[in-house]
Amino acid sequence: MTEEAVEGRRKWLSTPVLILAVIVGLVLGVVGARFGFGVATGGNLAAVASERGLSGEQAEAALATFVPPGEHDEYLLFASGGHSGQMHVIGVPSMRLLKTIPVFAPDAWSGYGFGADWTMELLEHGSDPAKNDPLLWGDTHHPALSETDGDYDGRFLYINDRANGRIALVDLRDFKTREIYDIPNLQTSHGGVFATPNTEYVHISAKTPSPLWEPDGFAELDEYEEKFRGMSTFLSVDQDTGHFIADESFQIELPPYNQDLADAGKLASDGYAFINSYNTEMATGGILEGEPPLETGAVAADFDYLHIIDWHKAEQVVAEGKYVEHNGMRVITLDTAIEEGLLHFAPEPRNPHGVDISPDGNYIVVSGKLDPNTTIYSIERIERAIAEQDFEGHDPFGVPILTFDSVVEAQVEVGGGPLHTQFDGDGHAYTSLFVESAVAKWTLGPEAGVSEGDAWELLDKIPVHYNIGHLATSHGDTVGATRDWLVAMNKWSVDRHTPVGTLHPQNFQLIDVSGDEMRLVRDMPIGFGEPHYAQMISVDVLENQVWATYPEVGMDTLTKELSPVATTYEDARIEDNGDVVDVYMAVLRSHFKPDVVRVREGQTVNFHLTNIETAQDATHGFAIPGYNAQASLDPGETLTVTIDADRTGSWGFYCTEFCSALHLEMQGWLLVEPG
Ligand code: K7E
Ligand code: CUA
Repeated sequence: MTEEAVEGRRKWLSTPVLILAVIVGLVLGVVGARFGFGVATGGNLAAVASERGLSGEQAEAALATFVPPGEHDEYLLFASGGHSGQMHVIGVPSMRLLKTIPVFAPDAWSGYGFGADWTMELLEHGSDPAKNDPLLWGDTHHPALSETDGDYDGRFLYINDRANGRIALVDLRDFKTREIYDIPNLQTSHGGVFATPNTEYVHISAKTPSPLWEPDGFAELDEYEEKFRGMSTFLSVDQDTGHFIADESFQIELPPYNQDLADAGKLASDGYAFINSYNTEMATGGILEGEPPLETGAVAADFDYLHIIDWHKAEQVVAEGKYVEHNGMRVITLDTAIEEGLLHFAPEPRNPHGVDISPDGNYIVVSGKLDPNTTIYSIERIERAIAEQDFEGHDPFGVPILTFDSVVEAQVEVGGGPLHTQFDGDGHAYTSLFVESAVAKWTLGPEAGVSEGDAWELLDKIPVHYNIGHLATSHGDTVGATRDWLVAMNKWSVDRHTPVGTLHPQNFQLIDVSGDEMRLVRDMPIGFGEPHYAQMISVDVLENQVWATYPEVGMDTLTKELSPVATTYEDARIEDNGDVVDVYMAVLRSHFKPDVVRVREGQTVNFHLTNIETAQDATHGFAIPGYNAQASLDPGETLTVTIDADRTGSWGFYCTEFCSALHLEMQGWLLVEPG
C-alpha cells in the first residue's frame, strides 16, 4: 500500500461515537489529506455519512478499505474452501471475492469435472481404481504459496485435502489446478501444506494415524500402538513446473499420535520442520464398549509433543540408502529416524493446535487450545538441547524428548483458546483466540528486534465475531511479513449478517494492524464452503506473472504447451475412424467450426476444441445436453471433451458463456444416428 495510505490509517482517531459536526470534520479531514481535493466535494461525504447514520470511525473504515471502481486491491488472499473442496481468491482490503478455483470438487462454470478430459483425469486421483467411482470432494485446509528465499514468489499454490490425504498444485499463471497427488501411506492430512524456504519441498503429514504397513490397511483398534502410524511427507518440487517428483520425495514414519499443524523453519531455523501433535495418549474411543469418548482420552496428559524434524539430515539419510520403499515412496522408518537423530520431541502444553515460526526464524510459537498461553521455543535452545542430549525422557517408541525448561524461551498469556499465530515483521505476533472470540497482539523477543524490556508482552486485544479459527497477515508466513492487514477467519457469524436461512455464512473480518491499536474495518460474509487457512500475497508480486490470455493459441491447460490436437480455423475438420470420431473444432465469436457433427450410436467422440481468440475475456463454453458435458475454454485454450455417443438424438450443443451479441446463435448439432 502507498505510504500515504498507511499514514492515513495510522492517524486514526479513537473516539467511538461522534456528533455530526465531528463526523463532518473527520471525513473532510481524512478525504482532504489522502486525496488532496477540495472541501466542496467533501461536503457531500459528510452528508452521506450523516444520512446513513455512520459514526466517524465507520466512515473512516469505509474510506480506508474502499477500492474505487476500476482500481485493484493491494493484496490477494488465497483462502481454502474447506469441504467445498475449492479455493477462494479475495481482494484485500476491499474483501471482494474475485474467483473460486475448483480443486478437489467439480465446478460447472469452469467445466471442471463436467467434460474436459484433463479435469476428469485430475479428479480421478485418489479414487478407487477398482470401482468406477471418482472421489468428487475434498476438504481443503492449508494453502501454501511457493517461496523463494523465504518469501512468497507467486509461482505456485499448494493445498491439502484433509479428508483424503491428497495435495493439489495450482499454477498461478492461469489459476488452474494442474495436479492432484494422492500421497502414499497417508489416509488423511492436516500438517501442511507448507513450503520450505525455496520450495525445495512441500510438506504434508497425516492427521489420523492408520495401519499403513498392513497389507489390506486394516487393524483392530486394540492394536493401535503396535500397528498404526503417522507419516510426515516431504514432496520434492520441480522448479519449472511446480509438479511433485515422487522419486525424489521421502517420508518419515511417526508414532500413532495425531500430527496436527506444521510449519517450516526459515533463516535461523532453515532445515527444520515442526509439527504439533495431540492424542499422544493414543485414545481410540469406543463408547459402546465401555471406553471413554476419544476426546476424554485424548486430553488426559498434561503435555503432547512438538515434533522437530531435521529435514536436511533426513535428505542425507535417504541419500545413504537408509530407507524402505513402501507403496512407491521412500520411507525413513521411525527406528531409523531415532537412530540417525533427525527426530526429536519437545513437550508442549496439552492438545496444541497451531505452530508458527516468526519471520526471523528464531521463534517457534505453539498455541495450546486448552491453555491460555502461547509457548515460545527458540531454535537456539532447541539446537543446544539436541547437541547436549538434554533429554527429559523418551516416548514409548524411543523418540528423545527435550527438556521442556531448556527449550522454552517464554510463555505469553494471551487468553482463551489460542489457536494460530501470525506476524507483521515489526516484532509483533497475533494469535487467534477461539474461545474468547478475539485476536491478541503481543511482542516477540530480542531475536525479532524487540528490546528486552518490551519482549513477550500482551499489547492489545480485539474482539472478533465469532469463534475465530485461523488468521492471516500480509506475507504472514514469510521472512517478509508486512504490517498492513490481518484477516480474522471466523467460524460463526450468528447475527452479523442479514438472515439467509439456517446455514449461516462464516465471517471474515478485516483488521487494520498498521497502528498501535488493532481496528476492525470490514466484515465479509463467506457464503460458501468453510475456509480454514489463507495466505495473503502482495499484488505486486503476482501482477506480472499472471496471464491475461494464453500466450499462444492452442495451449494445453495442463502442460502449458501447444497441444497436438489444437486446430486452426482452416484445419477444423471431422475424422471418422470407425469406433472413434475425432472432431477438430475451432471456437470463436460466434460460432463453432464445424457446427454439425454427425456420428453413429456407439461411437466414441473426441471433441478437440480450440478457442482461437486472443482477446481478454473472450471465453467460450461447450455444452451438450443430455451428456453431462460442459467445458469452458479461455482465450487460446485447447482441451478435449470425450463422450460415448450412447444416447441417440439430435442434440443441440451450445456456448455457455455469454460471449458476444450473437452468443445465443453460437450453437450447433450433435446428430447421433441410431446404430
Ligand atoms: Cu485450525 Cu484445519 Cu488449520 Cu481449521 S485448522 S481453523
Ligand atoms: Cu461463445 Cu457464447
